[in-house]
Amino acid sequence: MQATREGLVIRALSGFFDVETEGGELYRCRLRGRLLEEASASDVAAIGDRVCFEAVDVNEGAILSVAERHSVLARAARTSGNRGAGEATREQVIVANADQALFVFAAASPEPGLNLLDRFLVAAESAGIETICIVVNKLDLVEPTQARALFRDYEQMGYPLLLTSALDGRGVGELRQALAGRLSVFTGPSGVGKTSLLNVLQPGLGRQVKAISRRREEGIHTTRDSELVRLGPDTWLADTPGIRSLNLWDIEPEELDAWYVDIASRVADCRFGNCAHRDEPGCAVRQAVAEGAVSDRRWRSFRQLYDELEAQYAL
Ligand SMILES: Nc1nc2c(ncn2[C@@H]2O[C@H](COP(=O)(O)OP(=O)(O)OP(=O)(O)O)[C@@H](O)[C@H]2O)c(=O)[nH]1
Ligand SMILES: [Mg+2]
Ligand SMILES: [Zn+2]
Repeated sequence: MQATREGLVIRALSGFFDVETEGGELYRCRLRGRLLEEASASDVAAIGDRVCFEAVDVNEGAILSVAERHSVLARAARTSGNRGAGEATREQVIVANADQALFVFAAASPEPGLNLLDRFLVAAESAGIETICIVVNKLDLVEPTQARALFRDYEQMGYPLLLTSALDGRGVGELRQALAGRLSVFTGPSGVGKTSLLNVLQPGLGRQVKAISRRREEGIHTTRDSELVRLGPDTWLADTPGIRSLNLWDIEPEELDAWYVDIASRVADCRFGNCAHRDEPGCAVRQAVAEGAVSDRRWRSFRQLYDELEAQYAL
């Protein structure tokens, strides 16, 4: 019998996983038995997972078990059901065991979509991820004060902002410091410069970025597969494909206010325990919006997402 080995999933491709051992050996692995059955409902293995595997050949293996995760950043992904059975959703894991999520937006080109950021923040807050940062890249395209102003609400909520330019290198030192000793993930829309930043952090890596001549082609995602890259002894960074929209996985409308940190701090003062912060009397959230303590945009974003989750749960 082969001895089992341990490793970290650094790449997830359709049907197989690249697992790196402590000593830096790489094995391309498939899921074995029971795990394979469970994989239809959710990603039982994903980048960031620590797994036990059995080597079945030179650099080939079979994953026998996946260690319990301390955080799971996930989204709901539609799958086409069996003929005529309609669509089903399954849990798609963006990264497992991340200590830190860095949501990357561009200060301009493309313009930042704050409603998408709100969804990312809900996903990360509910994922059990310890540190959440917002990276505002392409600082070379706008005035720094303007870039900061776009995300002022978030800074007030306590999310650290990192202003960077992959083009001129500004902010890359701070970014490197924020990454040290942690397993982090870059997530954000396509074309904001996630891979470009990673290439600056790790010269010689040379991951493919969008060619300048193709910049106007909408909807082209340059990075297709997620990959966990080792930047130092205990420092890992996951580069992921751009996300255009994010459907939340396993969040009920009633719990949503807990994950909007600016709204969460007001909820205890609402008159009714089940307040949906819509038009209920004595709603402390509406009061905070009226006073300007919670931004109107955040409240509308919350309401929109609440309605969407309610419609999903009514099905
Ligand atoms: N002006 C400027 N352009 C940048 C910067 N960072 C990246 N770009 C450009 O933006 C485009 C997209 O960069 P990518 O690194 O491929 O973006 P991405 O976020 O990895 O995109 P996906 O892989 O599709 O999710 C490329 O043409 C880069 O050269 C920056 O700081 N400033
Ligand atoms: Mg990319
Ligand atoms: Zn309320």
